[in-house]
Amino acid sequence: MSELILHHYAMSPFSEKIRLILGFKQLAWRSVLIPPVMPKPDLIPLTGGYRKTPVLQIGADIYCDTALIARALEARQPTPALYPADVPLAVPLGQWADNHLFLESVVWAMQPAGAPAVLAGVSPEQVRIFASDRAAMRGALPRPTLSDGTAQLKVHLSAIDAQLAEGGPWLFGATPCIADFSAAHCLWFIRLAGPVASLLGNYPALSSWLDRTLAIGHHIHQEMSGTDAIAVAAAASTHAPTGVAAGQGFEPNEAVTVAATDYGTDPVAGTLIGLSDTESVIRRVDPRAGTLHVHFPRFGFQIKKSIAA
Ligand SMILES: N[C@@H](CCC(=O)N[C@@H](CS)C(=O)NCC(=O)O)C(=O)O
Repeated sequence: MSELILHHYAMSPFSEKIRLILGFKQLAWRSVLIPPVMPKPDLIPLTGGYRKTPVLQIGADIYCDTALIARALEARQPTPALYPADVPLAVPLGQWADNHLFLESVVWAMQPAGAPAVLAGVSPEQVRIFASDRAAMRGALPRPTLSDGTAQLKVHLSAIDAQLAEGGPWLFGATPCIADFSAAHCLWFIRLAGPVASLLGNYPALSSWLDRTLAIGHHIHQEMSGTDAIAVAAAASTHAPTGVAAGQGFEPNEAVTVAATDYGTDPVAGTLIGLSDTESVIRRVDPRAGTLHVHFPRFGFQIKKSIAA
C-alpha cells in the first residue's frame, strides 16, 4: 500500500489538524516540509497550481484541502471514526470552524502583541516576504479587523466552552470527531501567540478539551524530501478508483478547471475523471511527476468547463 505523504510546515494550523488526525487514527506517515510562501517548487508540480497547505499525497493521487484529506484518511483507516453516523452535524460544524473560527483565531494571534511569538526565529526580511505573500494570496478578500474578529472570537469561544461544560468531554459527547479537529487547530494557533494566548484561560472547559485534543499527538512519521515525493508519484502505476456521477452537469473527460472560492484561488486545469457531491478529481500530466489524479472537495471550490482557445 502506498505511503501517506503529508506536504506541510510546522506553523500551519490546517497541517496541525491533519497531523492530529493522523495521530488519532495511529497512521504512520512521511513528512515533506514545504515553504510557507510561494514559490513551492516541489509542490506545484504535484497539484498543478493549488498552493495551500497541507496537501496529502498517496502515490500519484494528490488530495487538496483538509476537508478531503480527512475523508481520504477515514477511507484508509475507518476506525476510530471521524464521521460517526450519530453526529451528522459534525461536518457542517467543522466547516464553520475551518472558515470562521480559523480567521478569527488568526486575527487574534497575529495582532501586534501576538505575532512576534508566533513568528519567533523568523527574520524581519522573512516576515516582510510572508506578509506580502499572504496579501497577494488573499487578493480582494477582506480580513476581519482586530475589533470585529475579537468580538466574534469571544462569542464563539464562549459557545464552545458552554457546549463542552454541558456535553463533553468532546464537542459531540463521548468521542472525538471531525469537528473537534477543525476547532482545535484554530485554537492551537492562538496557543502559539505568547501573551495573547492567555485569552483561552477564560474558558476552562475549552482549555481542558484543547489539552486533551493536542495530547493525541501526531503518531510516527519520517521525513522525506520533496524531490523523493515527486519520484514516488512518477513511479506509481495505479490510482484510486473514481468516476463521474450522472446528473452533475459534467461529462467524463471534459477539460475543466477547479479553484478555491475564498483565497489562494489559482485554478488547476485538467481532464475531469471524478465527480460526486463531495469530490472532484482531475487528471493532469507533469513532466517530473507523471500522470496525477488531483482531488478537491466540492465544498469551497468551483469547477468550470474550460473555454477552448
Ligand atoms: N480550506 C483549506 C485551508 C488551508 C489553508 O488556508 N492553509 C494555510 C496554512 S494553515 C495556507 O495555505 N496558507 C498559505 C500557504 O501555505 O501557502 C484547507 O482546509 O486545507
